Amino acid sequence: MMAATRNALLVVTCSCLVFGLVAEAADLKVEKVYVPEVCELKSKKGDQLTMHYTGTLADGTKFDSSFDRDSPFTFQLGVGQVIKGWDQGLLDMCVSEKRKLTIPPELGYGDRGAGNVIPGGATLHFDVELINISDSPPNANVFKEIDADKDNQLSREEVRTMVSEYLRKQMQEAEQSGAGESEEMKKMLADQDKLVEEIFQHEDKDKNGFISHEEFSGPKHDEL
Ligand SMILES: [Ca+2]
Ligand SMILES: [Ca+2]
Repeated sequence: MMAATRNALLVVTCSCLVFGLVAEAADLKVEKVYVPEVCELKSKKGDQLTMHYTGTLADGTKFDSSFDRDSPFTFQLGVGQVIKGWDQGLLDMCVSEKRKLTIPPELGYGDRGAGNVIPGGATLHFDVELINISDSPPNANVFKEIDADKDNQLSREEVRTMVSEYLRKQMQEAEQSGAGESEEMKKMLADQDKLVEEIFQHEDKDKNGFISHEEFSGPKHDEL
């Protein structure tokens, strides 16, 4: 269940945040629960962070936790791989530092929520601990990765391929971790066309059926 939840979160991240829905300014609350005495390296945009976390809703319901999977979560900071509340709330953080984040829906999953675990308009609470910081992975140019035929624009086919590969990989991971219950993933796989259409609605500004390099709001530069 938890792995499926995590996958749901990541897929929502993929469809909405990699493609950068613009969030209105809202109050993100960051409390430092523990800061180590020695801190030589602080997290910055583009770093690869490994975190342990537990996410809860306002009423205390836990919706996801890396502890339940016994494995921390690794992602790249500041590039839209995760919700904005994380991208903004995990900057300047020391290894082994612990924080409490209170994330308004605008910086979380917005009015739509995520899967059937996060209702629309939910404020999210995360207890996080930074386990490790490493350099960014070499390829952060998502545009180039999706643009298979290199014509500098993304067709529906190319975006559909990206979405389906991504979902399949997530499903495989869920199965390997023994989570089994992947109804949400199956639903998303079945709804791939809808995901693609949503991406185009947001990204294809001039509605010509292609997402140009200029229109693309995700990571598209080789440098960070
Ligand atoms: Ca193309
Ligand atoms: Ca276009």
